[in-house]
Amino acid sequence: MPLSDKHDETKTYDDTLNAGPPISQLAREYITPTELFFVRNHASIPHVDLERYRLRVTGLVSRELSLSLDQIKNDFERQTLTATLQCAGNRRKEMVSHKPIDDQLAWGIEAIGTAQWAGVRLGDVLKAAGISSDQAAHIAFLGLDGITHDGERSPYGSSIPIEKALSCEVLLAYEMNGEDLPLAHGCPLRTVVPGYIGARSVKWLSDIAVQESPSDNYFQQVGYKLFPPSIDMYNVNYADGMQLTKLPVNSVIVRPEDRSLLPAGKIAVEGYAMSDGEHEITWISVSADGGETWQRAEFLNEPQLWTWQLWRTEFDLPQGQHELVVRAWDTAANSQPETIASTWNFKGYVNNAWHRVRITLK
Ligand SMILES: Nc1nc2c(c(=O)[nH]1)N[C@H]1C(S)=C(S)[C@@H](COP(=O)(O)O)O[C@H]1N2
Ligand SMILES: [Mo]
Repeated sequence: MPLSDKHDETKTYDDTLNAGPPISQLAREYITPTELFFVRNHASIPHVDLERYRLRVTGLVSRELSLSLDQIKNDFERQTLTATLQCAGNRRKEMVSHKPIDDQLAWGIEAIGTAQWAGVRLGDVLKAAGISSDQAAHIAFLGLDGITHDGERSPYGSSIPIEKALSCEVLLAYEMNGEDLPLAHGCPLRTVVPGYIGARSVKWLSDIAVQESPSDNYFQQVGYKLFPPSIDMYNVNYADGMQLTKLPVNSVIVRPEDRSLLPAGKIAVEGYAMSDGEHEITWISVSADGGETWQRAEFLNEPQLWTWQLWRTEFDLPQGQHELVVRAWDTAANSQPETIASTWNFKGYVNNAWHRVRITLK
């Protein structure tokens, strides 16, 4: 039976796209091919009429702007930047196996990717609008997709502090890996906020507002807030939560995969690490005995502020079960907590506990 015969107009279909690459294809290259770049959407992809598309800049500005795509491309200097995006929910699955988490995607280690972005500096657009008040402290973004909460539909939104917004690395990107931004990644324009949780890199960007306070959007005020492990959905007061910004130091074993069965002998271990966009990864330690003894991994790319650090090392291991563990440090000596228990939170955000992989060698 063709799919269309099953279509029932009385039902609403959830066509929200969320996907990541198979682990076997993850982090094989420094630049992630676009088709292997994870997609995280909270609603269906909006239809954007490129002819009529305008980016509005409003709020505490001297001149409100309404820019067509051509104006954005022609009136501002083109910038390119290689940057990693990582979802705050990356590695949630490990948290879920520690203690259940309701209503959230159980991402493994695949909600991360690195692309070459091209666009204009958010700072240049803000300069063209002119910041009109010293009270200006946050830059808020809205997307063209509509999300329904409690029966009300509102656009996806978020905000970042003005200091970050004015920094050279924050882009309004119209290209990804040398091509027009694909539909799923925010065509025609998105913010790219390197070092911050992916949720702040707003896709299908329609509005920028300069304001005194953070965005009042659901995804700034309820979603993407961090709470200690003692808080759950029954005792939470969302106003108390910490709005997530920078990513904590993280490192992950990508190969071999968890629960692999492999021949004993030389085992290559490889993966990625990532910091907060202000510090490079400086040291990665890997253990093959559950964290008793450690060896330093070698870096596969030059350390960069805004991208992941790919790494590899090798062990010579006998038959039996082995637990591989990785942990990383950055140039500010930030590192990772040892256990999931200390980092678990009821939304399952920013899991950066030591990453463990169990393998059996025969
Ligand atoms: N407009 C809009 N922007 C959005 C989202 C969304 O649902 N709508 N998801 C956010 C989240 S949670 C993440 S992790 C990144 C994912 O970007 P990607 O799909 O290009 O990988 O987009 C962010 N920007
Ligand atoms: Mo995300």
